[in-house]
Amino acid sequence: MATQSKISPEEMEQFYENSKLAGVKPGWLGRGSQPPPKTQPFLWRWSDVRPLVHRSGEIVTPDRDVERRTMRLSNPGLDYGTTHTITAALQLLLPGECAPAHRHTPTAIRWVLEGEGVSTTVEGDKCYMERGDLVLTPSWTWHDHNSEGDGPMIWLDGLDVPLIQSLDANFYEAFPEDQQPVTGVGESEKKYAAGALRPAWESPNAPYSPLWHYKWERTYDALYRLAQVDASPFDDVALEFSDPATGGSVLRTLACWIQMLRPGVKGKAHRHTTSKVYQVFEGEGYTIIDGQRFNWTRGDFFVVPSWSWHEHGNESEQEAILFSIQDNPVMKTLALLKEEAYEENSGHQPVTEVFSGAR
Ligand code: GTQ
Ligand code: FE2
Repeated sequence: MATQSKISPEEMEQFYENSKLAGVKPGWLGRGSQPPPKTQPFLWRWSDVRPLVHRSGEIVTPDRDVERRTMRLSNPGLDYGTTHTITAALQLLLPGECAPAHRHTPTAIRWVLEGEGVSTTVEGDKCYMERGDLVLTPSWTWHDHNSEGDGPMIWLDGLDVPLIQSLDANFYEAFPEDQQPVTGVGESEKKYAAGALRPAWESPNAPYSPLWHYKWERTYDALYRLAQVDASPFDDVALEFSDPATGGSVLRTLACWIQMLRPGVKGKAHRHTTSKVYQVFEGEGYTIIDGQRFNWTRGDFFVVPSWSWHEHGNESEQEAILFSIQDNPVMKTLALLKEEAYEENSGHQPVTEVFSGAR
């Protein structure tokens, strides 16, 4: 450190002491020691997590104390969250149960994994959920989950809680009753799911998609059609769920993707300032993250941290389908979205390690 020789060591000491007392810190101390990103690449096996989620049904009920019966995917590098901006959790609802109505500033998405009979009511619109459906509950919209089925249902929740928390903007309100009044059934889907064709007299201007229920049937059809004509060298057949009113991401803070890795596909590596949480909806394959190979199979979850090199592949003979939640709308809005392709070795990283699990 270059210091002024006019100052004696004692005066220096005094200066730092006085600074401390005044509540100021010299900016030249601790330079160059920028903390590294805390989000770690990680994988959760469905075979480990699923029994615990089912067991949670014998431990708590989603009354007003518990509110939601969830098991969060906890990143080992973080105190809270699955990435530094996203928290993902598995939610279980049993036959006849109601997860009571509330609203909050954090935005949420639901990605349905297994079971039947649950509907989520979003601002009065009752959306019946089936495997592969995506349901949005945007910031400050009333939502409650209700089971009319004969068996349990499990879905993946994705929320922007860590981001909202860091902005000191996390607000919550409970609805006075467990269920909000139902004003329609599947209305958002009927009105807006055609996407390219929308009600002529309306120009939706809500700060989120007017469509909040994306049915699996339509999603898979779109994947199947895209696969016939084009694909990305990094992500193979990848679609972003979009807001039909703007063509942009479904929510202000979160984007959702569905992608198909066709048999034999070996995607190239790249990195970007977006962090992602993946769910393996179908099939098996691998993702190499910063040289570490993660082998995944149906139902598993994994995290790709911001600015980590990653590439996906499918060495099997069946198609693999990945769902993901990403924070790129935030990065885009703040002009922080950066992307880089891995140029060496034809775009493929050397594998230095194989991920062996949480244990
Ligand atoms: O279903 O409303 O995983 O409010 C965390 C907070 C789910 C929900 C979560 C929530 C919900
Ligand atoms: Fe909620």
